[in-house]
Amino acid sequence: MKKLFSFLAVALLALVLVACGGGSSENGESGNNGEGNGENESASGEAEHTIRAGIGLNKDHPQYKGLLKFKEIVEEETDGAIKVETYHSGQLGDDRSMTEALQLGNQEVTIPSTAPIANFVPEFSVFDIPFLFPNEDVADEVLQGDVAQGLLDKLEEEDLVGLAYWENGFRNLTNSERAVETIDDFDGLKIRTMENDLHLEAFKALGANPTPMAFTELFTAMQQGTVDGQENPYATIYLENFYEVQDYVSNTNHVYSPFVFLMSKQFYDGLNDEQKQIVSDAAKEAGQHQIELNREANAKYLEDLQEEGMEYTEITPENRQEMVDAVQPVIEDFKEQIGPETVDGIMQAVEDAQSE
Ligand code: TK8
Repeated sequence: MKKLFSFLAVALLALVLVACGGGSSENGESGNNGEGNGENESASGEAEHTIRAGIGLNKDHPQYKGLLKFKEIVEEETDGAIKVETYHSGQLGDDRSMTEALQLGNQEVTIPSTAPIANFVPEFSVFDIPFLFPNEDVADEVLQGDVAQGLLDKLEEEDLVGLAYWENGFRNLTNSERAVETIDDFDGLKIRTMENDLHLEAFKALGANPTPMAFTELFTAMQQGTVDGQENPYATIYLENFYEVQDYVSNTNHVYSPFVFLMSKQFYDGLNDEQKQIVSDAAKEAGQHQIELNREANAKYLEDLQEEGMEYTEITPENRQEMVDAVQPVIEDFKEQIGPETVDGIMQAVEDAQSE
């Protein structure tokens, strides 16, 4: 009898300990973004759904700050029913592999540039037309217009949901060989491009020797001299420390890259109508926040790049016009592949936005 009593007392004590928070966390599984900084701790309660959101840029980039804003809004608006785990620096893969993971339902959110998306929906290559947007105001106007919004709808055919356009920004050339001032200076430069045929052909037309490559491989490729240069907005060039392996930067402004906030269609279809509205509104609201931060960053970091020792070359309008003329045949060649309706529609939207 005594033994039975002792057993029951020990069992009761163990139950009391577990109920007081010993054992697994009551917040359920909490992912770790590799930073150990608890950013993936859920707000409260047991999550009905978990969003694994991964990007390629690092935690200092406005894109990640925008993702944290999305997390904040969604977890607050759903009172923790939807938990968002955030991953940066390619922890979950590169743009293409993370987009494929969304299609398979192995990840819920990623935010790639439009260029790699063209491998899934060719019409998205319309944003890779060099020198398409003259400034950010025109880009904003066009991306909020019917043609650009219509492209988001096409993503559903690829098991993806495009919830909002965010901003990567105007892309500028860097390299470790020489200052690039005129089109002749591109001659033979081994330039990494995004995995997008139009970018590849455009840099060939400029005289460069381009190589398509995932962003996750880029820093090492520049460090080892596999490529001489790359092109990205100033915020990325600075925040990813490219100045450590690149000596020259030019304001080519040759392409304006949008990001697209992508969600897995499998995941999105599993949400109730209220939750769908919440994640959609959150992607848009966080996108506005990200664009504001991104504009500040892209305006700021050119000076910082020069302070880090990079030599800056200003491209004159005459020299830029030579580059514009050189890529026109490429645009004609790709019009069929992108879709004439999409190309003409975006060109008209740009013209309309400029005339306002
Ligand atoms: C980051 C990329 C990057 C893009 C590139 O995942 O690949 O150069 O500009 O921002 O999407």
